[in-house]
Amino acid sequence: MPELQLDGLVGPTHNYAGLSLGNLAATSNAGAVSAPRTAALQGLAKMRLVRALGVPQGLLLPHDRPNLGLLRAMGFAGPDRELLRAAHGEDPALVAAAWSASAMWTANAATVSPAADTADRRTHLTVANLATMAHRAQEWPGTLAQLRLAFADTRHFAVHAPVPASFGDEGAANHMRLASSAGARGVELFVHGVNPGGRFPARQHVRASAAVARRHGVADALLVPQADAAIEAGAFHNDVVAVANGPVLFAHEQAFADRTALVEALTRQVPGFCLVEAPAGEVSLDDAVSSYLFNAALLSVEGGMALILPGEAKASPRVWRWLQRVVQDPANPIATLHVLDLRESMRNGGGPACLRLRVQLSAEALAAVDPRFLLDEARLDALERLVERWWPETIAPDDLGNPDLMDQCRAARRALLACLGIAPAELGEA
Ligand code: SUG
Repeated sequence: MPELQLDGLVGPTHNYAGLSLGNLAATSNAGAVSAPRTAALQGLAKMRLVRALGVPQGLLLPHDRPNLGLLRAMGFAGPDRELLRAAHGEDPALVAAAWSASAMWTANAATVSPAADTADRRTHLTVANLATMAHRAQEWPGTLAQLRLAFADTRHFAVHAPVPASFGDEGAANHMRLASSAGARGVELFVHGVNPGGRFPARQHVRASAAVARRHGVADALLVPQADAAIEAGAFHNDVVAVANGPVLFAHEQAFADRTALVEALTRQVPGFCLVEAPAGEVSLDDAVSSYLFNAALLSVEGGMALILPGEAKASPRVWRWLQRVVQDPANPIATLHVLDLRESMRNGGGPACLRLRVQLSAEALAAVDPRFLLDEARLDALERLVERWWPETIAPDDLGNPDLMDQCRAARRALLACLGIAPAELGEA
């Protein structure tokens, strides 16, 4: 059962605006100068590595940014260039939201339930409403359009619009799946938060999680509360402190509100369940959040499982020491560590796991995915050339009021669509 990885190509407008309260990396880098070209090349290098490991790799596209539709809806008017300048003069934070390249973190694009788990034996995808953060709440229409195009074959796929925005839903970043073997029915974990009176918001509402499980017809769904302490430590999504693959749960000891109940349930329900857990005494929650060691892509590869980690995990001696023990321990299938430089995305709180949406598919369903969203070496080469030619080298906060930069970013995205053979009208764009 191949697992397609759909990475978000980092868009030309990637910048550091500090928009996400509770995301410590993003807020501490607010106002820094970003490097969109480097960011996109780092993301493409990750896609190339995953393909080289024998895992099918595809991409989702950056959205059309800056989103002048958002600014017009907020009452700004006039021709595009003047509108941008005026809006930036009056409300630079709103304009920063309109520029956000946050669609790159496709773990937040949707929640995916593979066919083996669902009542009608189709793969179900519900687009996330991302309602908690203004800059992310604008993503879902663009994501829905892309997923409806990529997964148009209704014999295999059902793509659902988001659940109502009254209940925040952050997609696969708060969803994990454990299964005894490829093809077996899985247990799906829908992790949500509460964090009453805390400094940081819990972004995933339990009702959104329950609604997605219901819509998908998931037979074995568990609603699992996140530990408030994890949210307070900066785990704004559960995938900052846990990731699962096959029968393996790779997590921090303090990720969940009731760890014992969860471990008991998984031991009962998943044959061969394997817990790989970092004890708080060895790796603190703060270590986990600053190193993003659990925001790894945990992949099934030949000979076992591989972890794709950000360089920050290797840079932390405590974390790296613990990881060495994990790969040497024959009790778990994690056999190799791959370390990547994803610094540009990491500085906005997006690690290897944030950058990809996993879609488990039968070989037949994989063949039904629109091939324009799939990658081979030639296409990766072409995308690298395209990014080198069109993506801005840097963006500083004041650049967000510059209409020339807007024109450059729009031209870059048009060139990308042309390179992939996707007409704007297919995405509902003019
Ligand atoms: O939603 N950062 C993203 C990072 C998302 C990471 N995704 C997962 N954990 N799956 C977020 O907080 C920062 C953008 C800014 O501040 O400009 C941002 O949106």
